[in-house]
Amino acid sequence: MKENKMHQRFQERIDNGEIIEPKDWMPKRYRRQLIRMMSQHAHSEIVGMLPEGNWIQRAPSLNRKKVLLAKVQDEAGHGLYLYSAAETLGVSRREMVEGYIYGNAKYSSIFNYPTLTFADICVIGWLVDGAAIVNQTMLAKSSYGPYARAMIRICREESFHKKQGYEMLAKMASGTVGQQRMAQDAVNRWWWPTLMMFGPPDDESPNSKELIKWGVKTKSNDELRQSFVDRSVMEARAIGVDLPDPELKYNEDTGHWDFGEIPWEEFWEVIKGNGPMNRERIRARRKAYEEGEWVRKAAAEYARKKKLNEEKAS
Ligand code: BYC
Repeated sequence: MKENKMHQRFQERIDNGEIIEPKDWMPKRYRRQLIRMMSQHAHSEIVGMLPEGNWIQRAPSLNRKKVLLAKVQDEAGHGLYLYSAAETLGVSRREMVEGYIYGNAKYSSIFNYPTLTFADICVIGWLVDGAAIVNQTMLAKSSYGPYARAMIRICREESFHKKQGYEMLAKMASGTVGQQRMAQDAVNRWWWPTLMMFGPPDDESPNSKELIKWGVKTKSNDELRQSFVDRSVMEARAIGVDLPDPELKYNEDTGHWDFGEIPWEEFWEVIKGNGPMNRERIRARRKAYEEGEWVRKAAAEYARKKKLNEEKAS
């Protein structure tokens, strides 16, 4: 079949809601876009372990430590599902990992902010995981089978993460005056960066049009952001914290909450590598990757010998 016929057939499959599987024909650019997005997503899960991992030893009780430890382990698992799903597109894990450790591949802007108090851990659960759920519930309907399936499992775990963060913040927000201040301060610092997680406004998002045409994304950055704002307003009220935006106002005509201007200059600086923690995050990941080289070599050697022995025995 001629190349343009194949493109047409592919688009028909997408428009009919068919799921694309690894061995199916796909345009080169569809494959490249998925590799970019899925690998960025995987890196985000792994880098996302750093701000929270920082608090495991300082969590205020044994129970809080256990829960946080389990959450951080889940993020490692999410990174692994996503790397495996991206490998089905013919890219190696080494190539992906080295793409952000030594190259320019991106990971979520949100993980370039510091976690200053334990309230930040509560707010990451509530807002950051909450935003991730909104985005990932949409991606669970993505046209690429392995990505969509990974999202279904990840969303279930993220839902637990969000609930534990919200529950901890609710407790803190109804605690002593000092605890209430700590909770509010964390909300104030994380609110705007969380809204940036959804990506630039639609008219400045070069990838959205193509990703929507191919059914990788089914909603735009602004649509998802709005849906997150709408649900967060109610959740904030229920636990007595304020969202730091004087322009938040319910719009009777649209049925949504209008919100103020997001500081986009800050977002672009962060994704260029100039956020408060970018350098430290990359330094930490590079160190772990280089110090872990012997483990990867040992595992590969073990697998080689095991395969050899199995071949001899058969
Ligand atoms: N941060 O054309 P656009 C988690 C880049 S982890 C950094 O709109 P697209 C968790 C974008 O890549 C969850 N970069 O892009 C883990 C593009 O640059 P390139 C992480 C961003 O792809 C641990 C340029 O800006 N979730 O939940 O249509 C603990 C133009 O953007 C960001 C995902 O990764 C950003 N925020 O849409 C706790 C979701 N936004 O690549 C929690 C998967 C934009 O052309 N990804 N850029 O150089 C997506 O859904 C989409 O890729 C995005 C961006 C919505 C992020």
